Order: sequence, then C-alpha cells, then structure tokens
Amino acid sequence: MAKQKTDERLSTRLSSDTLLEMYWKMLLSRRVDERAWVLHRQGKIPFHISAMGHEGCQVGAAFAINRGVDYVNPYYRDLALVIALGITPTQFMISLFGKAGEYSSGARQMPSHFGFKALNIISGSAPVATQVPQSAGLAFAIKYRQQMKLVDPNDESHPRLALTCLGEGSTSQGEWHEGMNWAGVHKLPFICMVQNNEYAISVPMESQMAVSNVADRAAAYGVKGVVVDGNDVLACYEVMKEAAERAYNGDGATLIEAKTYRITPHSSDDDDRTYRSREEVEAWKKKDPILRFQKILLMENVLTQAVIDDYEARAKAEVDAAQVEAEAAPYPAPEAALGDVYAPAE
Ligand SMILES: Cc1ncc(C[n+]2csc(CCOP(=O)(O)OP(=O)(O)O)c2C)c(N)n1
Ligand SMILES: [Mg+2]
Repeated sequence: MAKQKTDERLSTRLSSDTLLEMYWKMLLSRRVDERAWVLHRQGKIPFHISAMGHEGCQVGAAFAINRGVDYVNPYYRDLALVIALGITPTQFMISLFGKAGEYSSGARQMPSHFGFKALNIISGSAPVATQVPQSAGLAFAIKYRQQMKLVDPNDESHPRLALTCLGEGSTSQGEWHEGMNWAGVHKLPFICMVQNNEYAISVPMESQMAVSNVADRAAAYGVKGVVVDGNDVLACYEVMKEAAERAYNGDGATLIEAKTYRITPHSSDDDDRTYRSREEVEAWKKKDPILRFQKILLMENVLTQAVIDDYEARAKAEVDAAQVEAEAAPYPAPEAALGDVYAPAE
C-alpha cells in the first residue's frame, strides 16, 4: 500500500543555505517560465510547455540526488528540475528561440526536450514514457558496472542511480510498465517520479486509470511505492532522499507519485478552458508550492522580506539578461541541419 507523506520541515536535515538555494531554484524556474509565456504571446517564440505548479516536486527531487552526477531522464515539464540540476536561464532561452549552440540538440528538437551531457541529463524523444526503459537501462548499467568491479559503488564521482520523470497519463504507455518491471526484476538503483497533475492534456485521470494512486501499482512490479504531496518541496525532498538511499544501498527501485497540478494550460498551444473550470485552477493556485515554501521559510526565520525582494530582483535581472542574449544570438546555419547532432561522424 502506498504511504501518504505530509510536510514536516523539522523532519528534514537541511541547512539554511540549502533551503535558500532550493527556494531560489524554484523562484528562478517560475520567473523564466512566466517570461516564456510572454515571449510566446508576443510571437517571439513558437512553443512553450510549463513547469508552473510542479516546482516543489521537481526541486525536491533534484536536491535529494547527487546533482549533475546521477543520471536523470527528464520529461518536457521538468524545467524546474533541470534548472535545479544546473541548466541556466540563458541556455533555456537559447533553446526557446532555437538559436545556434542550443544545448539539447543543436536546436533540432522542440524546446523542453532536455538533454545536457555535462550534467548527465539524458536527452529523450517526444513519444511519452520512452525515457522510462532507457532510464531503467542506465540503472542496469550502473549495477552491472559495480558488480563487475569496474566502478566502486561508493565513488560519488560516478552515477549511482538513474531518476526519470513522467506524467500520470503517460503511465498508460507500455514503455512505463516495461521499465518498471525491469527495475523490479533486477532490483535496480532506479527512481521513477510520476508527477500526477490530474490531466493528460484534456484527459482527466479517471479516464486514464481505474486506481486512485499510480503508486499503488508499485507492488505489481516488486518496487517500493510512495505517494507524496507534490506541492510540498520538503516532503518531496524527504521521500526522494529515502529513495536515493535505497538505490545507493543496493535495496532496489522506488516509484514516487507526486500529487500536484499544472496551473497553466498543457502547453502554449492548449486552451484549458475547454476541459476544466476556472474555480478548480484558482483553488490550486492557493496551494502554490513556491508561496507555501516561502511561508514556511519566513516562519522559521530562514527567509526575510528583504531576501525575498533581493531574490526577485536577481531573478528578473537573470531572466532579462538571458532574453537579451538569446534574442541577439544567431540562428544555426541552414546547412548545420545536415550535420551530426552529438558528435562528428568518425
Ligand atoms: C506516445 C505519445 N502519445 C501521445 C503524445 C502526445 N502527448 C504529449 S504530452 C501528452 C499528455 C501527457 O500527459 P501526462 O503524462 O499526464 O503529463 P503532463 O503533461 O500532464 O505533465 C500527450 C498525450 C506523445 N507525445 N507521445
Ligand atoms: Mg498529467
């Protein structure tokens, strides 16, 4: 049976510096995200897909693993996750504008199909859930290398787990089941975080599955299943940390279901007024993960109004600078489309 976790600040083991860094990453992601919507409505960029509302589970997840070293196979909604891993606003803006030097695919892919070799963020393709067996395969490779004594399992300079994310709707895809089964059979150092925002574009969760928790399916794969409040960054950090320890200690895979909500339409091309009420969206905006975290940090004197104002000014300056740089950057030369994506051919 999946276990419900609640927000308990004191149960985490985080320093003020770390808490502030988490807050900063959530805020920075939100401000970049908001700017992307403006740029889309101004006709400057062709497409955007948002992480707004999901920042709690994404940043909580990022901070619980060995950031930049452990493998991460993200999905298109993981802007806050990749920003927490080290993607900069400028890098993201370059991809929104499809400019030369774009980090994921040389501007060939749609934006938000994140990949960044230096941070061990593995690029995926557009069919949803295909990243799950790929990520389980990476976890298998980690375990195999450790068993063959090619890598010391305690060496933190190597990936020691693979984390992947997807939405609840995408768990209807066969690839998800195949990946989860593989992770269970081989007891892999693997974490799958399902970000359950109740909709797959316009399709509500009830039309997608006959169970109320995706994580209840964990038992069928022989992995640990956990349900967590996805708008509570600290609760998400805590369950992710436990899952990471499980992976590092050779105790197998975890399926985490983070219950959350996207407060924007599915993408810049979606009109969510056709399938959900304004009242529902407004009610979820009151549970905004950033405001909720801000309130806790103010209460605990980790954050002050002066720091909030300073962070806001810094975030605006970073986003402004990123936009200026991306707008001024050149497009890739047309013939670059014929070249290789990741490395020159031998
Ligand atoms: C195999 C496949 N089918 C359909 C699509 C089109 N598509 C892209 S995102 C999406 C919705 C996925 O919803 P969910 O998994 O709940 O994630 P969310 O966008 O809500 O975070 C669909 C149907 C796709 N990319 N791949
Ligand atoms: Mg969804």
